[in-house]
Amino acid sequence: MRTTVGIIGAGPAGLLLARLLHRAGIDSIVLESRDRAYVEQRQRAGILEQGTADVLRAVGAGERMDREGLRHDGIELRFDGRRHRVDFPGLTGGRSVTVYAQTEVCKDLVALQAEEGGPLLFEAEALAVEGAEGDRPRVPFRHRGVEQVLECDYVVGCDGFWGVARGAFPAEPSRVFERSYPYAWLGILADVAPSHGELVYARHDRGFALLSMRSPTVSRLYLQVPEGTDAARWGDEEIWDELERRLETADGWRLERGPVTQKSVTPMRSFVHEPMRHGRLFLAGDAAHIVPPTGAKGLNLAVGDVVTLARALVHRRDTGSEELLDAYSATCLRRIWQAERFSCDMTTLLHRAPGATAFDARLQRARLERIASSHAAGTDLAEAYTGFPLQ
Ligand code: RFL
Ligand code: PHB
Repeated sequence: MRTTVGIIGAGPAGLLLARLLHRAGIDSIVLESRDRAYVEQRQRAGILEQGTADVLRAVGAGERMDREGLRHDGIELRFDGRRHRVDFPGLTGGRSVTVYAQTEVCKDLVALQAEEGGPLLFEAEALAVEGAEGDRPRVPFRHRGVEQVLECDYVVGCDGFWGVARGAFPAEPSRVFERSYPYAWLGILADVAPSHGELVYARHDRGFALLSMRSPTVSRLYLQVPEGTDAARWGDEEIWDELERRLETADGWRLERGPVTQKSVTPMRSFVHEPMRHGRLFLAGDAAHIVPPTGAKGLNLAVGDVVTLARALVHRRDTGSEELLDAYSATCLRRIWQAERFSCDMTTLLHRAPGATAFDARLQRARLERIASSHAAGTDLAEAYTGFPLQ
């Protein structure tokens, strides 16, 4: 098998890259180790930055998003029983975000790919990336039990944090920067209308809680839990009781309960692999970087990477110049580190670390009060949350 761009992974990064290249007339083949149902149902992100929504529209994948997605003009911060709304358009000169689940983004992109894109092979596991330093990188893969080889001009590892592509980078000059957090998120999906019209991020002495949503009838909620927690050990009523405690306000707001349809635990980490290119192999999305979900940045960063890469590949084809491919890693990393900073700040602002002192709690409150009372501090949060523009 041969193609111009071999893409490993059909998460948002790989699917969108295939779509961008197809629109530009560059052929690609996508290898995805899991089956289609798994890729379309994996519960993950829910918030699209304005720039992400614009990109999806521009590639013809915005129709259902515009119909079913929910435009959100702010979030609420809760602390000490108080509520503070961060008004995005007011603070950023008109920017907002869209609530539209990653599952739906993936379904839309898979459907487009099937209709008019290049090959997307499910249950095709890339085993390695070979010859990235040379002209003809190769990806040996196993498709439904049969081993084959994909030969390409370029290989892009969009295979997430646990993929194989990063392993093909040499130890020198690769560098990894990381931090793990001593807590995790227990997430539930529930068949009940969201109890608030916008996302609620709550800081509480018992730990962080987040109220989010998937649609006007489906809620998505998260609780900070100790790392290593087994989701099955939390009963549904116990989860609702804890959410109620942490989201409580002094003004009588109520949390509506409903049947819990899914439950899972997500670890929290910050991770960046530099550089994101080795010869003809490129990394994009979670394969190169992870952020804790508190800033809602992971999916949006993946989109930024592949937009930058597609532009560089088109430039190479049209002009013969490698200039943008050479700049790919540095261009992406500037935006990535801003998202790393913001995600880490939001995480430490709102979570209670084991062993945190009363002093730490007071500092968190002071930071929250600063955001609530200073236009500059509110703007800083709103700009980062709605997204830094793509270069
Ligand atoms: P993905 O989605 O992990 O896709 C990688 C794909 O590669 C496949 N794969 C392979 N295929 C072939 N051969 C191999 N050897 C392979 N190894 C792996 C995998 O099966 C998979 O299909 O990475 P991608 O495309 O970079 O996308 C990244 C996003 O999925 C991720 O950053 C976000 O989900 C993070 N995230 C959030 N991001 C946001 O922007 N906004 C949010 O609100 C948000 N909330 C979240 C999140 C992530 C969460 N979890 C579960 C980690 C909330 C949670 C709880
Ligand atoms: C979600 O809806 O899954 C979600 C929303 C905001 C976050 C993280 C996750 O910060």
